[in-house]
Amino acid sequence: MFTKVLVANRGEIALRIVRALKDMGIQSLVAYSEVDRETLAVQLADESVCIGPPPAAQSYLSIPALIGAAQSRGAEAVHPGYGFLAENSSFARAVTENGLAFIGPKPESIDLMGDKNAARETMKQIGVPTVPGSDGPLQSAQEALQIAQGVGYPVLIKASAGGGGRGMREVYEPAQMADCLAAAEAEALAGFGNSEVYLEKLVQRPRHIEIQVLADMHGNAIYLGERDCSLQRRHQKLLEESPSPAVSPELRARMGEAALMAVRRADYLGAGTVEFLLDLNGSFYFMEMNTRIQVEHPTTEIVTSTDLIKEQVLVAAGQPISFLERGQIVPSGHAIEFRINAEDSQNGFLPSPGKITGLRLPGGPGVRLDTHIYAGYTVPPTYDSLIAKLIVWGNTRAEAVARGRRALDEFQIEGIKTTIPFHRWVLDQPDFQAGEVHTDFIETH
Ligand code: MV4
Repeated sequence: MFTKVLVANRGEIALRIVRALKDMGIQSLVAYSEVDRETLAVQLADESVCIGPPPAAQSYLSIPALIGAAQSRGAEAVHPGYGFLAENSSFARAVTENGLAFIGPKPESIDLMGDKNAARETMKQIGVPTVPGSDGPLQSAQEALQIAQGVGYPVLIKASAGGGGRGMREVYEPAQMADCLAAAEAEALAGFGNSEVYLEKLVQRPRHIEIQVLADMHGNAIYLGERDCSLQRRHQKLLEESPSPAVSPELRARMGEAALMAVRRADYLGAGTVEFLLDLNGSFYFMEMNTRIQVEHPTTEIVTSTDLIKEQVLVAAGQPISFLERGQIVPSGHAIEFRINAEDSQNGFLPSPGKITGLRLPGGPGVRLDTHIYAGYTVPPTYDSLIAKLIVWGNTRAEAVARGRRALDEFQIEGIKTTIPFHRWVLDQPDFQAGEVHTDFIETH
Protein backbone atom coordinates (compact mmCIF):
# COMPACT_ATOMS: atom_id res chain seq x y z
CA MET A 1 0.00 0.00 0.00
CA PHE A 2 1.06 3.62 -0.51
CA THR A 3 2.62 5.41 2.45
CA LYS A 4 1.91 8.96 1.20
CA VAL A 5 -0.64 10.30 -1.29
CA LEU A 6 -0.83 13.75 -2.90
CA VAL A 7 -4.32 15.28 -2.87
CA ALA A 8 -4.43 17.33 -6.09
CA ASN A 9 -7.61 19.25 -5.35
CA ARG A 10 -9.25 21.64 -2.91
CA GLY A 11 -12.43 22.29 -0.95
CA GLU A 12 -14.69 19.60 0.40
CA ILE A 13 -13.31 16.83 -1.83
CA ALA A 14 -9.72 17.47 -0.70
CA LEU A 15 -10.93 17.08 2.89
CA ARG A 16 -12.95 13.97 1.99
CA ILE A 17 -9.81 12.37 0.51
CA VAL A 18 -7.66 13.35 3.51
CA ARG A 19 -10.24 11.67 5.78
CA ALA A 20 -10.20 8.43 3.77
CA LEU A 21 -6.39 8.40 3.77
CA LYS A 22 -6.33 8.89 7.56
CA ASP A 23 -8.82 6.05 8.00
CA MET A 24 -6.45 3.86 5.97
CA GLY A 25 -3.30 4.90 7.85
CA ILE A 26 -1.84 6.65 4.79
CA GLN A 27 -0.04 10.01 5.02
CA SER A 28 -1.88 12.81 3.24
CA LEU A 29 -0.13 15.63 1.37
CA VAL A 30 -2.48 18.43 0.30
CA ALA A 31 -1.53 20.73 -2.57
CA TYR A 32 -3.00 24.22 -2.15
CA SER A 33 -2.99 27.57 -3.92
CA GLU A 34 -2.08 30.77 -2.07
CA VAL A 35 -5.75 31.61 -1.44
CA ASP A 36 -6.45 28.18 0.10
CA ARG A 37 -3.79 28.28 2.84
CA GLU A 38 -6.47 28.51 5.55
CA THR A 39 -8.75 25.71 4.33
CA LEU A 40 -9.70 22.77 6.49
CA ALA A 41 -8.03 20.18 4.23
CA VAL A 42 -4.71 21.99 4.71
CA GLN A 43 -5.25 22.16 8.47
CA LEU A 44 -6.15 18.47 8.81
CA ALA A 45 -3.66 16.97 6.36
CA ASP A 46 -0.42 15.45 7.63
CA GLU A 47 1.47 17.72 5.23
CA SER A 48 0.68 20.49 2.78
CA VAL A 49 2.49 22.22 -0.03
CA CYS A 50 1.76 25.52 -1.79
CA ILE A 51 1.65 24.95 -5.55
CA GLY A 52 1.10 28.49 -6.82
CA PRO A 53 -1.09 31.59 -7.06
CA PRO A 54 -4.91 31.51 -6.94
CA PRO A 55 -5.72 31.19 -10.67
CA ALA A 56 -6.31 27.48 -11.29
CA ALA A 57 -4.18 27.53 -14.45
CA GLN A 58 -1.17 28.30 -12.24
CA SER A 59 -2.02 25.93 -9.40
CA TYR A 60 -4.68 23.18 -9.50
CA LEU A 61 -4.33 22.85 -13.29
CA SER A 62 -0.54 23.03 -13.37
CA ILE A 63 0.76 19.54 -14.10
CA PRO A 64 4.43 20.44 -13.42
CA ALA A 65 3.56 22.10 -10.10
CA LEU A 66 1.59 19.06 -8.92
CA ILE A 67 4.15 16.48 -10.03
CA GLY A 68 6.93 18.57 -8.49
CA ALA A 69 5.01 18.72 -5.21
CA ALA A 70 4.50 14.95 -5.14
CA GLN A 71 8.15 14.22 -5.95
CA SER A 72 9.71 16.75 -3.59
CA ARG A 73 7.70 15.40 -0.65
CA GLY A 74 7.96 11.71 -1.50
CA ALA A 75 4.32 10.93 -2.33
CA GLU A 76 3.84 7.70 -4.31
CA ALA A 77 0.36 8.34 -5.67
CA VAL A 78 -1.91 11.21 -6.73
CA HIS A 79 -5.65 11.52 -6.10
CA PRO A 80 -7.16 14.08 -8.53
CA GLY A 81 -10.63 14.38 -6.91
CA TYR A 82 -13.23 15.75 -9.36
CA GLY A 83 -13.00 18.73 -11.73
CA PHE A 84 -9.60 20.33 -12.44
CA LEU A 85 -7.33 17.54 -13.85
CA ALA A 86 -9.44 14.54 -12.83
CA GLU A 87 -10.38 13.62 -16.42
CA ASN A 88 -7.25 14.90 -18.13
CA SER A 89 -5.42 11.96 -19.71
CA SER A 90 -2.22 14.03 -20.13
CA PHE A 91 -2.14 14.45 -16.37
CA ALA A 92 -2.74 10.74 -15.77
CA ARG A 93 0.10 9.97 -18.22
CA ALA A 94 2.46 12.53 -16.66
CA VAL A 95 1.78 11.07 -13.21
CA THR A 96 2.63 7.51 -14.25
CA GLU A 97 5.58 8.55 -16.44
CA ASN A 98 7.08 10.19 -13.38
CA GLY A 99 6.90 6.95 -11.44
CA LEU A 100 3.77 7.82 -9.45
CA ALA A 101 0.43 6.00 -9.31
CA PHE A 102 -2.65 7.79 -10.64
CA ILE A 103 -5.70 7.08 -8.48
CA GLY A 104 -8.10 6.68 -11.36
CA PRO A 105 -8.47 4.83 -14.65
CA LYS A 106 -5.85 4.38 -17.35
CA PRO A 107 -5.29 7.33 -19.76
CA GLU A 108 -6.73 5.21 -22.61
CA SER A 109 -10.02 4.79 -20.72
CA ILE A 110 -10.18 8.55 -20.06
CA ASP A 111 -9.58 9.25 -23.77
CA LEU A 112 -12.18 6.73 -24.95
CA MET A 113 -14.89 8.28 -22.77
CA GLY A 114 -13.71 11.88 -23.23
CA ASP A 115 -14.86 11.92 -26.87
CA LYS A 116 -18.63 11.74 -26.37
CA ASN A 117 -19.36 10.73 -29.94
CA ALA A 118 -16.67 8.02 -29.98
CA ALA A 119 -17.95 6.71 -26.63
CA ARG A 120 -21.51 6.58 -28.00
CA GLU A 121 -20.36 4.72 -31.14
CA THR A 122 -18.37 2.23 -29.08
CA MET A 123 -21.31 1.59 -26.76
CA LYS A 124 -23.62 1.12 -29.73
CA GLN A 125 -21.21 -1.47 -31.18
CA ILE A 126 -21.15 -3.56 -28.01
CA GLY A 127 -24.91 -3.48 -27.56
CA VAL A 128 -25.38 -0.83 -24.85
CA PRO A 129 -28.58 1.06 -25.73
CA THR A 130 -28.01 4.53 -27.21
CA VAL A 131 -30.51 7.12 -28.45
CA PRO A 132 -31.32 6.61 -32.15
CA GLY A 133 -29.42 9.10 -34.33
CA SER A 134 -26.42 9.64 -36.59
CA ASP A 135 -23.66 7.08 -37.08
CA GLY A 136 -20.76 9.27 -36.07
CA PRO A 137 -20.21 12.96 -36.77
CA LEU A 138 -22.50 14.91 -39.09
CA GLN A 139 -20.99 15.85 -42.46
CA SER A 140 -23.68 18.21 -43.78
CA ALA A 141 -27.09 19.78 -43.12
CA GLN A 142 -28.49 17.49 -45.80
CA GLU A 143 -27.28 14.42 -43.92
CA ALA A 144 -28.71 15.83 -40.68
CA LEU A 145 -32.12 16.35 -42.34
CA GLN A 146 -32.09 12.80 -43.66
CA ILE A 147 -31.29 11.29 -40.26
CA ALA A 148 -33.84 13.50 -38.46
CA GLN A 149 -36.46 12.37 -40.98
CA GLY A 150 -35.62 8.78 -40.12
CA VAL A 151 -35.71 9.04 -36.30
CA GLY A 152 -38.47 11.68 -36.17
CA TYR A 153 -38.50 15.24 -34.77
CA PRO A 154 -37.61 16.78 -32.39
CA VAL A 155 -33.88 15.98 -32.50
CA LEU A 156 -30.85 17.20 -30.59
CA ILE A 157 -27.48 18.24 -32.04
CA LYS A 158 -24.60 17.59 -29.65
CA ALA A 159 -20.87 18.43 -29.69
CA SER A 160 -18.52 15.42 -29.80
CA ALA A 161 -16.12 17.18 -27.46
CA GLY A 162 -18.96 18.47 -25.27
CA GLY A 163 -20.58 16.85 -22.30
CA GLY A 164 -22.26 18.48 -19.37
CA GLY A 165 -24.83 19.96 -21.73
CA ARG A 166 -22.68 22.54 -23.49
CA GLY A 167 -22.94 22.92 -27.25
CA MET A 168 -26.40 21.34 -27.63
CA ARG A 169 -29.20 22.52 -29.95
CA GLU A 170 -32.81 21.26 -30.08
CA VAL A 171 -34.32 21.10 -33.56
CA TYR A 172 -38.11 20.87 -33.85
CA GLU A 173 -38.62 21.07 -37.63
CA PRO A 174 -36.58 20.76 -40.84
CA ALA A 175 -36.62 24.53 -41.47
CA GLN A 176 -34.51 25.07 -38.32
CA MET A 177 -31.88 22.47 -39.17
CA ALA A 178 -29.28 24.45 -41.15
CA ASP A 179 -29.17 27.34 -38.65
CA CYS A 180 -29.10 25.04 -35.62
CA LEU A 181 -26.33 22.93 -37.11
CA ALA A 182 -24.20 25.99 -37.89
CA ALA A 183 -24.81 27.42 -34.40
CA ALA A 184 -23.94 24.12 -32.68
CA GLU A 185 -20.75 23.78 -34.74
CA ALA A 186 -19.70 27.36 -34.00
CA GLU A 187 -20.39 26.89 -30.28
CA ALA A 188 -18.49 23.59 -30.24
CA LEU A 189 -15.51 25.16 -32.00
CA ALA A 190 -15.47 28.16 -29.66
CA GLY A 191 -16.02 26.07 -26.54
CA PHE A 192 -13.92 22.97 -27.20
CA GLY A 193 -11.70 23.82 -30.22
CA ASN A 194 -13.48 21.05 -32.16
CA SER A 195 -16.54 21.71 -34.34
CA GLU A 196 -17.56 18.03 -34.67
CA VAL A 197 -21.24 17.40 -33.82
CA TYR A 198 -23.66 14.45 -33.97
CA LEU A 199 -27.40 14.07 -33.86
CA GLU A 200 -29.86 12.15 -31.67
CA LYS A 201 -33.59 11.95 -31.29
CA LEU A 202 -34.59 14.31 -28.46
CA VAL A 203 -35.74 12.37 -25.41
CA GLN A 204 -38.49 14.48 -23.85
CA ARG A 205 -38.84 14.96 -20.08
CA PRO A 206 -36.04 12.49 -19.34
CA ARG A 207 -34.56 11.54 -16.03
CA HIS A 208 -30.81 11.57 -15.49
CA ILE A 209 -29.95 8.20 -13.94
CA GLU A 210 -26.33 7.25 -13.34
CA ILE A 211 -24.84 3.94 -12.29
CA GLN A 212 -21.86 3.87 -9.92
CA VAL A 213 -19.27 1.31 -10.97
CA LEU A 214 -16.03 0.06 -9.45
CA ALA A 215 -13.35 -2.16 -11.02
CA ASP A 216 -10.03 -3.56 -9.81
CA MET A 217 -6.94 -5.06 -11.52
CA HIS A 218 -8.08 -8.63 -10.77
CA GLY A 219 -11.00 -8.69 -13.19
CA ASN A 220 -13.63 -7.74 -10.62
CA ALA A 221 -16.17 -5.16 -11.77
CA ILE A 222 -19.33 -4.31 -9.85
CA TYR A 223 -22.16 -1.79 -9.91
CA LEU A 224 -23.40 -0.04 -6.79
CA GLY A 225 -26.93 0.96 -7.73
CA GLU A 226 -27.96 4.26 -9.25
CA ARG A 227 -28.31 7.93 -8.44
CA ASP A 228 -31.12 10.11 -9.73
CA CYS A 229 -29.64 13.50 -10.66
CA SER A 230 -32.61 14.85 -12.58
CA LEU A 231 -32.88 18.01 -10.47
CA GLN A 232 -30.53 20.34 -12.30
CA ARG A 233 -30.41 24.01 -13.22
CA ARG A 234 -28.60 24.89 -16.44
CA HIS A 235 -26.78 21.53 -16.33
CA GLN A 236 -25.64 22.14 -12.76
CA LYS A 237 -26.81 19.41 -10.42
CA LEU A 238 -28.41 20.72 -7.23
CA LEU A 239 -29.79 17.65 -5.49
CA GLU A 240 -29.17 13.95 -6.02
CA GLU A 241 -30.71 10.87 -4.49
CA SER A 242 -30.15 7.14 -4.30
CA PRO A 243 -32.02 5.00 -5.12
CA SER A 244 -34.07 6.65 -7.86
CA PRO A 245 -37.85 6.67 -7.25
CA ALA A 246 -38.15 5.64 -10.92
CA VAL A 247 -35.93 2.54 -10.86
CA SER A 248 -37.23 -0.92 -9.92
CA PRO A 249 -34.87 -3.75 -8.88
CA GLU A 250 -35.38 -5.27 -12.33
CA LEU A 251 -34.49 -2.02 -14.16
CA ARG A 252 -31.52 -1.52 -11.80
CA ALA A 253 -30.15 -4.92 -12.78
CA ARG A 254 -30.53 -4.19 -16.52
CA MET A 255 -28.91 -0.74 -16.22
CA GLY A 256 -26.19 -2.16 -13.99
CA GLU A 257 -25.34 -4.89 -16.50
CA ALA A 258 -25.26 -2.30 -19.33
CA ALA A 259 -22.88 -0.16 -17.23
CA LEU A 260 -20.62 -3.18 -16.69
CA MET A 261 -20.45 -3.73 -20.46
CA ALA A 262 -19.02 -0.19 -20.73
CA VAL A 263 -16.59 -0.91 -17.88
CA ARG A 264 -15.27 -4.08 -19.55
CA ARG A 265 -14.99 -2.47 -22.99
CA ALA A 266 -13.02 0.47 -21.54
CA ASP A 267 -10.76 -1.91 -19.56
CA TYR A 268 -11.76 0.31 -16.69
CA LEU A 269 -10.00 0.64 -13.34
CA GLY A 270 -11.32 2.38 -10.23
CA ALA A 271 -14.55 4.26 -9.57
CA GLY A 272 -16.61 5.58 -12.46
CA THR A 273 -20.12 6.58 -13.40
CA VAL A 274 -22.14 5.54 -16.43
CA GLU A 275 -24.84 8.12 -17.19
CA PHE A 276 -28.13 7.18 -18.79
CA LEU A 277 -31.24 9.01 -19.91
CA LEU A 278 -34.41 7.29 -18.74
CA ASP A 279 -37.49 8.14 -20.79
CA LEU A 280 -41.15 8.20 -19.76
CA ASN A 281 -41.63 4.62 -21.05
CA GLY A 282 -38.84 3.24 -18.86
CA SER A 283 -36.35 2.82 -21.73
CA PHE A 284 -32.78 3.87 -20.98
CA TYR A 285 -29.99 5.14 -23.21
CA PHE A 286 -26.24 5.57 -22.66
CA MET A 287 -25.25 9.26 -22.46
CA GLU A 288 -21.65 9.35 -21.28
CA MET A 289 -19.24 7.87 -18.77
CA ASN A 290 -17.50 9.99 -16.16
CA THR A 291 -14.05 8.61 -15.41
CA ARG A 292 -13.73 10.12 -11.91
CA ILE A 293 -15.25 10.12 -8.45
CA GLN A 294 -18.30 12.38 -8.52
CA VAL A 295 -19.58 15.10 -6.20
CA GLU A 296 -22.67 13.00 -5.39
CA HIS A 297 -20.79 9.79 -4.46
CA PRO A 298 -21.82 9.99 -0.75
CA THR A 299 -25.45 9.07 -1.54
CA THR A 300 -24.20 5.76 -2.95
CA GLU A 301 -21.83 5.27 -0.01
CA ILE A 302 -24.71 5.56 2.42
CA VAL A 303 -27.16 3.18 0.74
CA THR A 304 -24.42 0.62 0.02
CA SER A 305 -22.37 1.00 3.26
CA THR A 306 -19.12 1.56 1.37
CA ASP A 307 -16.26 4.09 1.29
CA LEU A 308 -15.68 4.76 -2.41
CA ILE A 309 -12.57 6.91 -1.89
CA LYS A 310 -10.97 4.10 0.11
CA GLU A 311 -11.83 1.64 -2.68
CA GLN A 312 -10.26 3.99 -5.25
CA VAL A 313 -7.02 4.00 -3.28
CA LEU A 314 -7.07 0.21 -2.73
CA VAL A 315 -7.61 -0.69 -6.38
CA ALA A 316 -5.03 1.89 -7.59
CA ALA A 317 -2.51 0.12 -5.36
CA GLY A 318 -3.37 -3.20 -7.03
CA GLN A 319 -5.58 -4.61 -4.27
CA PRO A 320 -8.99 -6.17 -4.92
CA ILE A 321 -12.26 -4.40 -4.11
CA SER A 322 -12.59 -4.87 -0.34
CA PHE A 323 -16.21 -6.07 -0.10
CA LEU A 324 -16.45 -8.72 -2.83
CA GLU A 325 -17.61 -11.32 -0.32
CA ARG A 326 -20.89 -9.38 -0.06
CA GLY A 327 -21.79 -10.40 -3.61
CA GLN A 328 -23.97 -8.13 -5.74
CA ILE A 329 -24.67 -5.08 -3.59
CA VAL A 330 -28.35 -4.44 -2.80
CA PRO A 331 -28.91 -0.78 -1.82
CA SER A 332 -30.68 -0.28 1.50
CA GLY A 333 -32.60 2.81 2.66
CA HIS A 334 -32.69 6.16 0.88
CA ALA A 335 -30.17 9.02 0.74
CA ILE A 336 -30.52 12.59 -0.57
CA GLU A 337 -27.65 15.02 -1.14
CA PHE A 338 -28.18 18.79 -1.14
CA ARG A 339 -25.46 20.84 -2.79
CA ILE A 340 -24.97 23.95 -0.68
CA ASN A 341 -23.44 26.58 -2.97
CA ALA A 342 -22.31 30.10 -2.12
CA GLU A 343 -24.98 31.44 -4.46
CA ASP A 344 -28.05 33.60 -4.02
CA SER A 345 -30.77 31.13 -5.06
CA GLN A 346 -33.42 33.83 -4.61
CA ASN A 347 -31.57 36.10 -7.05
CA GLY A 348 -30.70 34.09 -10.15
CA PHE A 349 -28.15 31.89 -8.34
CA LEU A 350 -25.62 34.75 -8.47
CA PRO A 351 -22.27 33.85 -6.88
CA SER A 352 -22.02 35.02 -3.26
CA PRO A 353 -18.44 34.65 -2.04
CA GLY A 354 -17.25 36.29 1.18
CA LYS A 355 -16.65 35.75 4.87
CA ILE A 356 -18.74 33.33 6.90
CA THR A 357 -19.52 35.38 9.98
CA GLY A 358 -21.73 32.86 11.73
CA LEU A 359 -22.28 29.13 11.38
CA ARG A 360 -24.66 26.57 12.90
CA LEU A 361 -24.16 23.04 11.59
CA PRO A 362 -26.85 20.37 11.24
CA GLY A 363 -26.39 16.98 12.89
CA GLY A 364 -28.13 14.10 14.59
CA PRO A 365 -29.45 10.82 13.17
CA GLY A 366 -29.25 10.30 9.42
CA VAL A 367 -27.18 13.41 8.73
CA ARG A 368 -23.74 13.65 7.10
CA LEU A 369 -22.03 16.93 6.27
CA ASP A 370 -19.06 17.05 3.88
CA THR A 371 -17.67 20.57 4.03
CA HIS A 372 -14.45 22.53 4.31
CA ILE A 373 -16.07 25.68 5.74
CA TYR A 374 -15.95 26.97 9.32
CA ALA A 375 -16.96 30.16 11.12
CA GLY A 376 -14.57 32.91 10.02
CA TYR A 377 -13.65 31.19 6.74
CA THR A 378 -13.73 33.36 3.62
CA VAL A 379 -15.17 31.73 0.49
CA PRO A 380 -12.91 32.95 -2.33
CA PRO A 381 -14.49 34.11 -5.63
CA THR A 382 -11.83 32.17 -7.54
CA TYR A 383 -13.24 28.63 -7.75
CA ASP A 384 -16.61 26.92 -8.02
CA SER A 385 -19.23 27.80 -5.47
CA LEU A 386 -19.80 24.41 -3.76
CA ILE A 387 -19.18 24.96 -0.05
CA ALA A 388 -20.93 21.98 1.53
CA LYS A 389 -22.78 18.77 0.78
CA LEU A 390 -25.54 17.90 3.19
CA ILE A 391 -26.47 14.23 2.91
CA VAL A 392 -29.46 12.84 4.78
CA TRP A 393 -30.86 9.35 4.88
CA GLY A 394 -33.71 7.27 6.21
CA ASN A 395 -35.22 3.83 5.86
CA THR A 396 -37.66 5.27 3.33
CA ARG A 397 -37.61 8.22 0.95
CA ALA A 398 -40.24 9.99 3.09
CA GLU A 399 -38.02 9.62 6.17
CA ALA A 400 -35.05 11.04 4.23
CA VAL A 401 -37.18 14.00 3.08
CA ALA A 402 -38.27 14.70 6.67
CA ARG A 403 -34.66 14.59 7.87
CA GLY A 404 -33.69 16.87 5.02
CA ARG A 405 -36.22 19.43 6.22
CA ARG A 406 -34.94 19.24 9.77
CA ALA A 407 -31.26 19.40 8.80
CA LEU A 408 -31.78 22.31 6.38
CA ASP A 409 -33.64 24.19 9.11
CA GLU A 410 -30.79 23.57 11.55
CA PHE A 411 -28.16 24.69 9.00
CA GLN A 412 -27.46 28.42 9.30
CA ILE A 413 -24.72 30.17 7.36
CA GLU A 414 -24.32 33.90 8.00
CA GLY A 415 -22.39 36.43 5.94
CA ILE A 416 -23.03 34.91 2.51
CA LYS A 417 -26.07 33.75 0.55
CA THR A 418 -26.50 30.02 -0.09
CA THR A 419 -28.77 27.52 -1.83
CA ILE A 420 -30.26 26.34 1.50
CA PRO A 421 -33.58 28.21 0.89
CA PHE A 422 -33.81 26.64 -2.58
CA HIS A 423 -33.53 23.13 -1.14
CA ARG A 424 -36.07 23.91 1.56
CA TRP A 425 -38.45 24.98 -1.24
CA VAL A 426 -37.80 21.79 -3.24
CA LEU A 427 -38.72 19.58 -0.29
CA ASP A 428 -42.11 21.30 -0.02
CA GLN A 429 -43.03 20.65 -3.66
CA PRO A 430 -45.71 17.92 -3.94
CA ASP A 431 -44.14 16.65 -7.19
CA PHE A 432 -40.77 16.21 -5.45
CA GLN A 433 -42.44 14.45 -2.54
CA ALA A 434 -44.11 12.13 -5.06
CA GLY A 435 -40.74 11.37 -6.68
CA GLU A 436 -41.79 13.10 -9.90
CA VAL A 437 -38.48 14.71 -10.82
CA HIS A 438 -37.49 15.38 -14.43
CA THR A 439 -34.70 17.45 -15.94
CA ASP A 440 -37.16 20.33 -16.52
CA PHE A 441 -38.41 20.34 -12.87
CA ILE A 442 -37.00 23.75 -11.95
CA GLU A 443 -38.20 25.47 -15.14
CA THR A 444 -41.72 24.04 -14.81
CA HIS A 445 -42.00 24.74 -11.07
C1 MV4 B 1 -30.12 14.51 -24.22
C2 MV4 B 1 -31.38 14.98 -23.81
C3 MV4 B 1 -32.49 14.59 -24.52
N1 MV4 B 1 -32.34 13.80 -25.60
N2 MV4 B 1 -30.02 13.71 -25.29
C4 MV4 B 1 -27.55 17.08 -21.15
C5 MV4 B 1 -26.15 16.83 -20.68
C6 MV4 B 1 -25.55 15.89 -21.64
N3 MV4 B 1 -24.74 14.96 -20.96
C7 MV4 B 1 -26.70 15.24 -22.31
N4 MV4 B 1 -27.86 15.98 -21.98
C8 MV4 B 1 -29.06 15.68 -22.53
N5 MV4 B 1 -29.01 14.84 -23.59
C9 MV4 B 1 -31.14 13.38 -25.97
N6 MV4 B 1 -31.02 12.61 -27.06
C10 MV4 B 1 -31.45 15.81 -22.70
C11 MV4 B 1 -30.29 16.18 -22.07
C12 MV4 B 1 -30.48 17.08 -20.96
C13 MV4 B 1 -30.26 16.70 -19.66
C14 MV4 B 1 -29.77 15.45 -19.34
C15 MV4 B 1 -29.56 15.10 -18.06
C16 MV4 B 1 -29.79 16.01 -17.05
C17 MV4 B 1 -30.25 17.26 -17.32
C18 MV4 B 1 -30.47 17.62 -18.63
C19 MV4 B 1 -30.94 18.91 -18.90
C20 MV4 B 1 -31.16 19.26 -20.18
C21 MV4 B 1 -30.92 18.36 -21.21
